[in-house]
Amino acid sequence: MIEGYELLMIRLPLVSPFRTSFGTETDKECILVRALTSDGHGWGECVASPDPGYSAEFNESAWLVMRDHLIPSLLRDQPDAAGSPVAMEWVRGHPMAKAALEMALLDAECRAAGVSMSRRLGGVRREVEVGVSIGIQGSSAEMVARVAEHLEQGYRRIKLKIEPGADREPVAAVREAFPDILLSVDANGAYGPDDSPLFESMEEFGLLMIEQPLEPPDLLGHARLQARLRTRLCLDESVASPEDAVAALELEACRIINIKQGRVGGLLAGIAIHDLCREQGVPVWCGGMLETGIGRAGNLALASLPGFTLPGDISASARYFHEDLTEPFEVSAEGTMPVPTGPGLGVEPAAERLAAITVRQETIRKE
Ligand code: NPQ
Ligand code: MG
Repeated sequence: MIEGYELLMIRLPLVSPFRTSFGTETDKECILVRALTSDGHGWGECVASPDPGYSAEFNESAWLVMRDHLIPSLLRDQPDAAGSPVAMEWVRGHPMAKAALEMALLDAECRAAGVSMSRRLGGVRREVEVGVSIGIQGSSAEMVARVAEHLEQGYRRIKLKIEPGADREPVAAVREAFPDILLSVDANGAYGPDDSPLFESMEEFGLLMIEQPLEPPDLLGHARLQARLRTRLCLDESVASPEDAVAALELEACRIINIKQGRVGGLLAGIAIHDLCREQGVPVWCGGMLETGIGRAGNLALASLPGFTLPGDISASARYFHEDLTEPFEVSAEGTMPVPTGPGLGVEPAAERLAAITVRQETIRKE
């Protein structure tokens, strides 16, 4: 039985500011959820951030929709983890809030059964290949230096954040310095329909993919751009559900999909997109949202499924935090990370550490 949920707003300082086309983050501030069940507890991490720059959700909206709508529905309907998406379906949107609550139920069930999340989801790998996402820098020289540092640490794929005014030049500099690496770019939707010449001019860099060049709702624009390019487009923000993935593939709006469990409404929806892409021979990879060790463990479990054939945005704890919430995750010299094998997510936040970074807490209990 689901007895309640605990909501915790936490704040962790980032080792360095992370700049994207939608803003600069200096801290990781997000909601952790703990499902309290008669068989024990389970953790979930909500990937929303303080402001609605990446997508429409943000921490305060997620907190309210969980507290006032989603959690009361789960307490009333008492679904198991697999049935939780249906119990939350009446709430339109809010995929990140739904995903966090589902993750906590999955974790609780897996812990109680002594099964790892990877096994529960259908994972087949004991370790996964990882890449890193590098924020917009002040100059091309700094971008090249950041790339060099991360290649030395073993990362197998480098992704550069771009925006109008910081695109061709830093990418050219990195490609010149490292002619053979797997290199991609991510615009977080910062470009428009007039920018296809820019992307055509970047064909010479042999990019692994161009991620989310246009605004999230513009599937048609992505299809038109993809038709003009040899370089594969990858959609991130545009795919907020398995249905969106069906539409994107049918329209040929992309040839690769970035799967983030939070953006698509949960790990189970992530599996549905994985399965769909696998049937159609479309590669997928696991995206990242600067998660703490809790969310990172969920990402590793998802990335252990067979269709995740490209390195994910799953980086070492030290890439983002001086001290993570859990035991730190590390990347091997070969650019891989082990998939947790313990029950559930296989990680547990240290109690004192959690208390030190919690800025607000609320518990919602069954009456
Ligand atoms: C992406 N992630 O693929 C995202 C964007 C992103 C690793 O590039 C706080 C919360 C900061 C969410 C920065 C990566 C964030 C964030 C970037 C998401 O588009
Ligand atoms: Mg992205």
